[in-house]
Amino acid sequence: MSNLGRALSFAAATALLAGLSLSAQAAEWRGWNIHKPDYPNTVAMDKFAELLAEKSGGKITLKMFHSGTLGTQPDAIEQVRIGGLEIGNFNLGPIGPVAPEANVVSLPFIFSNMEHMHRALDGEAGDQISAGMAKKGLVALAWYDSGARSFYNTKQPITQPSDVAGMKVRVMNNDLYSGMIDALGGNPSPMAFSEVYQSLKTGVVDGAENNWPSYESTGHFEVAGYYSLSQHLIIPECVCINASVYDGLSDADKALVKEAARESATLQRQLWAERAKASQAKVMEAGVKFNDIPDKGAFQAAMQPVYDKYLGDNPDLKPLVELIQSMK
Ligand code: BDP
Repeated sequence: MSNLGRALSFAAATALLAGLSLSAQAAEWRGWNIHKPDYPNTVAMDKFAELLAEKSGGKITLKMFHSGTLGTQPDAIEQVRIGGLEIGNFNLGPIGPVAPEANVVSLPFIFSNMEHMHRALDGEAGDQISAGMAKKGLVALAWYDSGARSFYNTKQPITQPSDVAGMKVRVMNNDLYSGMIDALGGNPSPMAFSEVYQSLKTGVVDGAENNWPSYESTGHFEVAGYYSLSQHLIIPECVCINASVYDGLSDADKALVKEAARESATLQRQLWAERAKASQAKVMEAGVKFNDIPDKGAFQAAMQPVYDKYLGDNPDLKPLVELIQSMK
């Protein structure tokens, strides 16, 4: 090799090394979120990005993509699992089909209220759920609130299971939810979140189910004006990171990433509580016909087949179900 050649290959090797060590040090992550700009989760995920940059001295940056612009939730979950994306704010509903432990939170009426859900997640049950998700490539850094989901529809108030009979009801992609609607005698229609408004409007489905903030932020209340307080699902959400990306971090970086996620969760829970009230007030003012269902016993009793199917498919998860039920 000539001197010039040697000098050039030395320069190239140095540049390559510099590039490598830079990429080993600086991480640029991409994050998925389904909600609109002013939604509590959106504000909190932006806060997470800000805290990551701040706490890592700019070494870790996160670019958030909101409003589901990077695709549907099931697709985004897959992307974070395989490393096409690093971060996502996911509802545990669509994670259930991937991680059976996480599916326990999608058993209707498993939680009696938000406090019960928080207690379970903050203890041994939460550890088992996180471990099940990590096995499938998703590390849960923190939990966000998502309230309780209730039925709404274009036809009539729902006060008893037979009111759902014959109704076409949109659900998130998860067989447990389809089973839940089947058990009430309705016709389940799994569908992406972004398609629900149009489907309600054109009569492709008669109803759907969600918490107050999503019922309001999507405008579903404009096209499905009966909201019945069934509160059949209380599903937490995660700030999730790709497991190999997380495992590749130093202990100090792991700690700061978790801390940033948890701080964002504190903010999200505050904003959530405020938004739940504000959204309810807004839709009521818009003329939504609301009814409470003070005695949910008939709905709960109808869910036995959903529990039987879940435990039949996952007999090893019976202790987890019982642990959560014992914490009521
Ligand atoms: C909202 C969740 C969101 C779900 C959506 C749905 O925050 O993650 O995609 O419900 O029903 O409450 O699809």
